[in-house]
Amino acid sequence: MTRPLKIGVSCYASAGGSGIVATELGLALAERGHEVHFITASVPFRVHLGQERVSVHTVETLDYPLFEHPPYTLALAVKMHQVASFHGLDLLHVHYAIPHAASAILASQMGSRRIPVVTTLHGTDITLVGNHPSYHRITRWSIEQSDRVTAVSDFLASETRRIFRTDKKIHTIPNFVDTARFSPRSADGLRARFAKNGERILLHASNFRPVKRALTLVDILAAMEERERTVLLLAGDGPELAALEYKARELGLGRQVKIVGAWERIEELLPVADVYLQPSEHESFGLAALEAMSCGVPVVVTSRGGPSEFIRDGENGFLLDPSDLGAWAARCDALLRDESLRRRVGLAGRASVEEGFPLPRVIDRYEVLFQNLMASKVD
Ligand code: GMT
Repeated sequence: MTRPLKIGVSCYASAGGSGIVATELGLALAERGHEVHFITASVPFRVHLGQERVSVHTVETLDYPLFEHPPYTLALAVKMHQVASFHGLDLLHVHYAIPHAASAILASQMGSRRIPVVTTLHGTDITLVGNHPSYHRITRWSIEQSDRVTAVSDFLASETRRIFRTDKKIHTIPNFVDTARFSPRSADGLRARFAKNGERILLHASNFRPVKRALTLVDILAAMEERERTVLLLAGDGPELAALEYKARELGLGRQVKIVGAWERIEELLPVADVYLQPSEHESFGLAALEAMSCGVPVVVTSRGGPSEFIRDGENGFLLDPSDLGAWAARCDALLRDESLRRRVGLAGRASVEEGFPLPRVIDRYEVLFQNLMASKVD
């Protein structure tokens, strides 16, 4: 590290891939001696107040009767500006373009000193929300105005250039995992709780939004020959979970589908799985799958989007088109019947995470990006 920086970080503070990346990155940077100021709607869920060099500034909005929706984007910009000037921030790092990047650009222009902005794109901020006519133009503007832009995969970087017709330089910095925390471990006690009759366990963890296609997990289970000897564990919470539970009951699979809620320490749950499934419509990266691989669990993941940047099909995991449900069922049957295949793929998955995506290596890349920005301040 050349010199410690003062960094303002904005993200969605509740559970979600972009919030996890932002928080873990901020905490790791603070460990390395930087001063990190989270500027968020609430305390990010993995931040424990009192950590050295970490502070949280929550954004207050005024709920005035004229407002149909309190303008959070403006209140965030003002808070960013205040924190930047009161604490002498060197830069603002915002995760998930909407609305954080636009607020940061406004904050950056509000003061007498222009503060540099780094925007990290995570996925649906580009592929779904940013693409919407109501947000397209401002997302493009925010990206172009940012001093540095990163994306979590080459796929997302190229989608961003295509969707926003921009040739802005976008640095790919992938997701990462703390491989000591997410590690293969015996989970026999927990396993017995979920699979009382020795069933095999399929696991899926997400926010159950439509892009995750979680309802198809029930179709996959229904199409499996091994379904009677299989339990499907669902971790997390979100809008499609109730429909999924209903569908499972309708198909006579209510006994096998177990909803375990939002586990704060998901690294303790992941090792119970024989196979981890992520049949999303697309994933810009697929952090949950990377975490499962780090725990030595074989993964079957959507082939659409960024997962092919860390999964080599048949070697350290499996990639399938999310619409080919028969192929998902057959792949699950094959894996659940073959312990040596699960072991081989699980070990290869763990090795590839250790090699390519350990937390310190990826934090280094953000640190280099920040230091280069400080040295040049121009793109
Ligand atoms: O996957 C989600 O729905 C959450 C979303 C988020 O922004 O919180 O995740 C996105 O960012 C993650 C972290 O960079 C990526 O690993 C996920 O692939 C990405 N989700 C999608 O692209 C659907």
